[in-house]
Amino acid sequence: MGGVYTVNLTVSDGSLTNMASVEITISASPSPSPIFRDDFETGDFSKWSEVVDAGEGQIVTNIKHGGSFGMRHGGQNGGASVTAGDVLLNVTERDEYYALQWWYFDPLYILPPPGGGPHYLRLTGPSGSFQLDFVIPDALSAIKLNCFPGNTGGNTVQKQTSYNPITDAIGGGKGVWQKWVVRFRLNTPGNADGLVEFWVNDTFIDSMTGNFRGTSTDQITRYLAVSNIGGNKILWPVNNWLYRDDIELWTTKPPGTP
Ligand SMILES: [Ca+2]
Repeated sequence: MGGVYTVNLTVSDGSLTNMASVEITISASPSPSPIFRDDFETGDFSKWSEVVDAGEGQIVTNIKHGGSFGMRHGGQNGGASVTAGDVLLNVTERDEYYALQWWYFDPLYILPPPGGGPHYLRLTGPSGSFQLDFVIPDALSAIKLNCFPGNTGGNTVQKQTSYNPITDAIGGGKGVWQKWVVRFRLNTPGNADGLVEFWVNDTFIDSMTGNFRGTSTDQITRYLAVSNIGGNKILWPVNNWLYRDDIELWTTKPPGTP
């Protein structure tokens, strides 16, 4: 704890004793804090730069991790041209971010059709440069890390993790809140030392390395909370809800993450 303290010093050589007092000032370390946080307690999306798709993306009161409000995504039904409610945050250009959020699959949630896996988040550069996605594959229902560099960058990098958000013992399941943290660090240009790390409920799940850049000057400029559930497949049920709350963006590892 910070403050001003007096320290008494005694030096003894067996015959003489010298005493002195010194005053020292100790500065408290500032508590780490996210650069962005939305618990949706404003009751709207006003903290975000843009609501990309209004659609079925709504503020809700029936399911929330904390407070009175949370966010809901709907499914994308191609037949009805329903959008799922994506929100976008423009962020300070950096090579690295940690994204934290609480995430909830509706008890009636069903696995998506081929090509229709929901996305957890996207961290991207300028349009067409690169994109990091978390995808829940169709039949496997385990999280896959995907990074799609742009046309001039490296190859698509993918890693199939073992974490199944519906059944995993670490904290998966429908109708329960799951805390997900992802670290995304761009590689140094020309090298495959980019890094993705993924934690669930403060347990490390997996990591992925690679060349994630589209161009050597790319930086992370946008953070999107997206879903893509259903992938605009015909007759996909719109009311296949996903919920989020307590979204945070950090430049350092969030406290509690090992
Ligand atoms: Ca809330």
